[in-house]
Amino acid sequence: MEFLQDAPQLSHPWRGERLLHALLDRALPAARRAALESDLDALGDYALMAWQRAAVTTRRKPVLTQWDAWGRRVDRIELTTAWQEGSDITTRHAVLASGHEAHEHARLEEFARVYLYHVASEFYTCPLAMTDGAATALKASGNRALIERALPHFLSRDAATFWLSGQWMTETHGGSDVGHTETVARQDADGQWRLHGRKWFSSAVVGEAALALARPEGAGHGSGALALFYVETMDGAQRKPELVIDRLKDKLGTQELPTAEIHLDGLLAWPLGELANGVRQVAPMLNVTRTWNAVCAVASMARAIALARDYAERRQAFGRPLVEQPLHAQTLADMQAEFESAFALAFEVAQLLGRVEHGSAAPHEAALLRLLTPLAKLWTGKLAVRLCSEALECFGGQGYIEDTGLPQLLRDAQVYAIWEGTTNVLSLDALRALAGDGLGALRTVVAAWLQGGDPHAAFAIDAALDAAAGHLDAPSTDRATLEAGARGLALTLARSAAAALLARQAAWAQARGDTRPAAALRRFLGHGLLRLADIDMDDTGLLLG
Ligand code: MFK
Repeated sequence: MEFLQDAPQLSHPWRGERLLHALLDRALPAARRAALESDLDALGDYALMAWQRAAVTTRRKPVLTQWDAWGRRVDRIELTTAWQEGSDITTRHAVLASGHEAHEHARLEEFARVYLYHVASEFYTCPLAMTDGAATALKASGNRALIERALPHFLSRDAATFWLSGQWMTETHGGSDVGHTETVARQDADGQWRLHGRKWFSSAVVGEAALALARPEGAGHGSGALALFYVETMDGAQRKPELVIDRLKDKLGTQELPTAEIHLDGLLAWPLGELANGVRQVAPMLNVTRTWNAVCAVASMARAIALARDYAERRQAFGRPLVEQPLHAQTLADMQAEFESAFALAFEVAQLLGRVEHGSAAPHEAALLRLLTPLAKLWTGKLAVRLCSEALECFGGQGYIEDTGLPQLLRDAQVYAIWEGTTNVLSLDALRALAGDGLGALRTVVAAWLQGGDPHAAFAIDAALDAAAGHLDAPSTDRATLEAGARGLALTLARSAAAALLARQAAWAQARGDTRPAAALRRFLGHGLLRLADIDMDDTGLLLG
């Protein structure tokens, strides 16, 4: 009988999950923890079903039809099955609504759901992130009329009334540097604002609303002169004719997500607040979507590692299962250690966000959240690509074969380092946060996280933070040198914070007889915390010359 290799099997993404169980057991009061169980179990069921369905279904991409047979402009987008199910799953399990409940654990409970739903959602989580961010920015604006109009839809628990919101920032000229935004806001004679321009990456074009940056007519140049507007896209069941979908992007990954190029041709708009400082007004949205980015990145890592570990038990080579091959086992354990640390940092940001929003955070925790958000986003984005790539290699040639479902993991992971700001843009944002008291806040909490834990870990983490502080405060450092070293500094701080969080988790788990987080910590520390770069601007010039 010809040999046929068993395919990797996915175990139940919630019931078989260790890290999220431990985190929720540690962080949540018992009643809240129990109340969460049914939603998490159902989302795990959905994730398992989606993986099994994908194995027996031909992959589809969204299709844009711009004109009907009679010449009418229709801009109709046909969605994949998972996308058609998105509003129902989201509202039934309160994925967004839970994050805006009035208690300090709301964000943790939301992101636990996001973590389980993300991969199965086929990046429906992208517009969900935007919707969550829009709800947060609207609340921060204090604009009562818009809050009352949009929030009941954005946070609805009923698919019939649920709305998705986009975030329309990126333009052909204004990408990372949104100060080059060319979309213009003009006021009618009756005072109504309308937007005119082109948006280049719209990932929620099938939604009902969006927040858009635009330059009020006659305002000056640069980002300070931009304003933030709320728009609605639908007129009953029809898309408004002032919103034209030019085409869907042909992307490396996230191919089920219908990212569009659009034109705004006089679309009605309402300013959130003052007619300036739009970037400052959209910042609460950016920080929420960047948290989504980090949690979705660790969800992708979790999936890739789960499949690689299962396969290592099934696949025999040189007379033994892969998992019994020392080098293969070493590789998997290294991946697990990096993943556990990234998980700890991403979910700490989620918890902090909940506490800061609820008003129960300690005074230094707002500065801490401001720093850890870009750190978590940039580090997990890069790590997801590396771990998904390593996971594919664990399958040998099969990892390179499209209908195993594995290559998609790597292609999709590449988005995390780009979506919501590149690694370098986020590193510079971390510098912004460090100009405040971010580092002081980090040192305060790290000392608390390390209390009663492994003294070797504490020594290594303190040394890394000392080195980072020395790098930041070096008297000879000019601005260009500081920026050139910003990525190394950010990665060092991210790894140090993650190690301290893992140390806290390890101490908690060890007291309950579980020594696995302590092993992850030892291995993570073994990979080193320092990523500071030696900056030699002359060499940089020579190499680019
Ligand atoms: C999964 C689906 C994937 C589909 C494909 C996706 C491909 C990519 C599609 C996209 O385009 S996603 C959108 C990606 N774009 C971004 O995320 C924007 C990246 N650029 C930045 O983040 C820049 O740093 C930024 C636009 C913020 C720079 O703007 P400015 O105006 O030049 O910065 P400035 O003057 O430093 O900041 C203006 C104000 O905002 C300041 O406050 P004040 O006015 O009070 O001084 C800043 O402190 C504040 N600010 C900026 N970033 C902040 C912030 N405040 C809090 N948090 C932040 N993160």
